[in-house]
Amino acid sequence: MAERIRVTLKWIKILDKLEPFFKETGEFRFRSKISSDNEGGFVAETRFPEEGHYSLSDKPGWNFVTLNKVLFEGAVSDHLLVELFGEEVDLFTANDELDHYRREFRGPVGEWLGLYEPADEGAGDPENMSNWRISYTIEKI
Ligand SMILES: [Ca+2]
Ligand SMILES: [Ca+2]
Ligand SMILES: [Ca+2]
Repeated sequence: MAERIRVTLKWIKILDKLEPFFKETGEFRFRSKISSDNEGGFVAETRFPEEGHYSLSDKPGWNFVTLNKVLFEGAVSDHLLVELFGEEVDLFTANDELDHYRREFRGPVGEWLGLYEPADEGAGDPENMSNWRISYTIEKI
C-alpha cells in the first residue's frame, strides 16, 4: 500500500573543509537525489543553495548549516533510496568531492519512518562519514 511521506534534511556538518590550511572556509554546494522503483519509478533531485555556495569551515561554530529543507514529498510503498552529494568548489583545479551518502530502505514504510542521525548506530554509522555528517527525517504526511 502506498503511503505519502516527506524527507527533510535537518542539518549538515563539515569535518574537512577540503582547502589548504591557510584558507578559513571552503565553498560548499550540495545535491540530494531521492529515488524509488515504486509508483512507476521516480527520481527527485534538489540542489542547494540554489545559487552560489555555503562558506563553511571545519572548525566548531563555523562547520554547521541548519537546513530543515524538504527534499521529497510523495507516495512510496516499499522502497526508497536516499542519496546526498557534496562538493567544495575550486577555481583552478577540479572540485573536491565529499563522501557519497547512500541509504536504501526496503519493506513496509512504517519500519523506516524516523530520524536518521550520525551518532545512533555505533562505528560505521552511515550518517557519520569521513568528511561530513548529516541528519534527516522520514515522516508520514
Ligand atoms: Ca578545495
Ligand atoms: Ca574552494
Ligand atoms: Ca545513524
